[in-house]
Amino acid sequence: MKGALIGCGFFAQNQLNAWRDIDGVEIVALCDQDTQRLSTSASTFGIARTYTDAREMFGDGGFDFVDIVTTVGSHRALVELAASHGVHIICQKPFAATLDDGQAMVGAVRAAGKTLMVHENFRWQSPIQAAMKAVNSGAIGEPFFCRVSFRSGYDVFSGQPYLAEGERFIIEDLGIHILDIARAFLGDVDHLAATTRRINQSIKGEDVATMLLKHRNGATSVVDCSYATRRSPETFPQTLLEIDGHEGTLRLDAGYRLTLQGKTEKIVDVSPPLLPWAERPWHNIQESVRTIQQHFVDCLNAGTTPETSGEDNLKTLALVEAAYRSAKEGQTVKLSDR
Ligand code: NAD
Ligand code: 89Y
Repeated sequence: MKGALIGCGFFAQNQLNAWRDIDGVEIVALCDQDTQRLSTSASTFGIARTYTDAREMFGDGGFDFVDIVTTVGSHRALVELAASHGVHIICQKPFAATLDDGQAMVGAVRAAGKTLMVHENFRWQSPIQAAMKAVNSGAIGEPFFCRVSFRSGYDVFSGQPYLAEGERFIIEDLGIHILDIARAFLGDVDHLAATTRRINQSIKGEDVATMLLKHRNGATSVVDCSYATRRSPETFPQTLLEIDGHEGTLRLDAGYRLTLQGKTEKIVDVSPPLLPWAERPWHNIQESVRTIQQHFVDCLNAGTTPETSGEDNLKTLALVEAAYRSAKEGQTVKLSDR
């Protein structure tokens, strides 16, 4: 299977490493408007075909899928371009700047008859997968409450300076993953209420968000995110969980410690492996990149729909929109039945 990648910036290095790890896949072309980033990635990963213009790359063709690793502003144009050239697509989060854009993008790829997956990787982290497996096995009975928490003081702005510049920050960038994890555990959401704050005055958007979700199955979740939390030890980039079920509780605590309390108590170390090209503390995210990309390839080979498909991701995107609206209007927002 041959792929092309657009956007050779900060995060794409992880994706290029992960593609190199996956059997049967070769990245044959790279595109970036920044010639320095383009040539550095091409030489690091030994990729001969390079382009500064995505249209030219699609025109030359010769690949089955494209991996879009640019920031959100360019996603719609690039996804529609890829669909018009009939290739499968994996696109980074946030998938779209608005829900309307997201719907148009999903429609364009559906009309082309191709697969579209969003690189929504947090639910694919091995500690989260371990917790999901335990809940799905019935270890705590039916969950009725879930807290999904990400609180950190880690400096994300040095690697990703654009995060300090947007009107929106933590919900759109990070909360989107944490909301997706709540969906993965408890399913679709009926209504949501949110508050936001900006603590760090040198950035433009909100860096604290607290969200209360009522799920359609009757369960409640609290999704809380902060990049203004000074804690020791620093837990970036761990997502912590607390799930109550009718027959027990599950906790994923700092240090990747999974505790299951049912009729008996079990404590398991679910630390993610450190891949050869990974580095702490990012290794948790980096491993999930390889896992999600392997899932994409497996789905293409089997002709099945990826778990975090474009269509599925519209529901996570709807939660992001609802959270901003709720915080702005000071009201609970009902999700549509779509
Ligand atoms: P970045 O700015 O470092 O890199 C983006 C690159 O895309 C730049 O080099 C830019 O020149 C290039 N680019 C932009 N528009 C282009 C176009 N039309 N054609 C060709 N090249 C173009 O950004 P980043 O930090 O690597 O983030 C990329 C995406 O990855 C973002 O959407 C971000 O939210 C996401 N991200 C995801 C995770 C995760 O865990 N899933 C982590 C970090 C970043
Ligand atoms: O961009 C973000 C993401 O998706 O995961 C962590 C991050 O890099 C900073 O918040």
